[in-house]
Amino acid sequence: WGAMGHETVAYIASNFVSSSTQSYFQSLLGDTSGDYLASVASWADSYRYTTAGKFSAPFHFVDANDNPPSSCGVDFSRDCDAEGCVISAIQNYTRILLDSRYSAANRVIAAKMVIHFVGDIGQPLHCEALDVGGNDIDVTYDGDDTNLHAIWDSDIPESISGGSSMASAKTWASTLTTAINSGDYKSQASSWVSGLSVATAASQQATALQWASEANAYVCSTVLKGGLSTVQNKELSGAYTTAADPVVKLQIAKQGYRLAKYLDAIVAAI
Ligand code: DCM
Ligand code: DCM
Ligand code: DCM
Ligand code: ZN
Ligand code: ZN
Repeated sequence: WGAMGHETVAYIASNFVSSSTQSYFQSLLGDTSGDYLASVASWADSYRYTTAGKFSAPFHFVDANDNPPSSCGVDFSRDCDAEGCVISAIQNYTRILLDSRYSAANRVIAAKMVIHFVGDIGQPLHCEALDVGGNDIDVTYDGDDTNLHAIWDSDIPESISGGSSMASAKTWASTLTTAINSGDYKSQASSWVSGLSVATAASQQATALQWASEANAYVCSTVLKGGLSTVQNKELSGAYTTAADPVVKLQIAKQGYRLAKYLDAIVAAI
């Protein structure tokens, strides 16, 4: 996701974390405002373009080597190689937050990474290898030349929220929070966090793999539903965006709610 999507995930999480989780992360991040998660949610995207942070670029995605739209699936041993992926990154930075031997500086970085990657893992094209996660699929959006990955990261989310600002993120998060508490998502929210566990390295990996597999399934059902030829060099701001809209809303809402419960599980285990 672009910055606005990450901020929305973070604001939703702030609306659902326990008071002890809020206190823990406000103290760790040195920010007692209501923006304490949203303000750091995009840090990992600037860090990865620095020389020092280049190693973390593969942590934003997992290149599922499946065959959409006929066959989708994430296989950890096939798709997550030695340089790491979003699944192993969530696991590794969770381990750091849970290990009291790490310095506060280390856990600040780990917190910012977890907050960001729990967002990215819900973007279907961050869980797909085809054409570099859609980056090499040229499309137009409102007449502008762009690519399929970028419209899922930013254009479609911004068409829903109404903008790219932090204020747009906060308003959209409030709408999705209401949907979780009393609207469209009320009956399913508990299923989003069933099986969520930080207890062991294996359960951390299984939790992240479940999230990645779910996002990846939307590559077959929605993102590339009609095959490559139906999106390549096409204008996607119309009917395509209408079809993508419920998936983008669901994936942002879900990852925000999951981030809250995941941070709660970490704080409960520290
Ligand atoms: N991005 C950035 N710095 C750059 C190039 C791109 O911060 N030099 C941003 C643009 C997108 C975001 O990265 O908003 C996409 O990253 P991800 O989907 O991993 O969050
Ligand atoms: N450290 C580490 N690996 C850990 C925990 C902590 O590398 N699993 C950091 C914190 C210490 C240093 O490395 O400053 C050495 O820790 P230790 O030898 O206790 O693992
Ligand atoms: N990306 C991806 N899968 C890849 C490579 C990149 O999902 N195999 C994502 C990360 C950014 C966007 O695509 O969100 C652009 O990446 P870059 O800035 O590395 O071109
Ligand atoms: Zn992206
Ligand atoms: Zn990212």
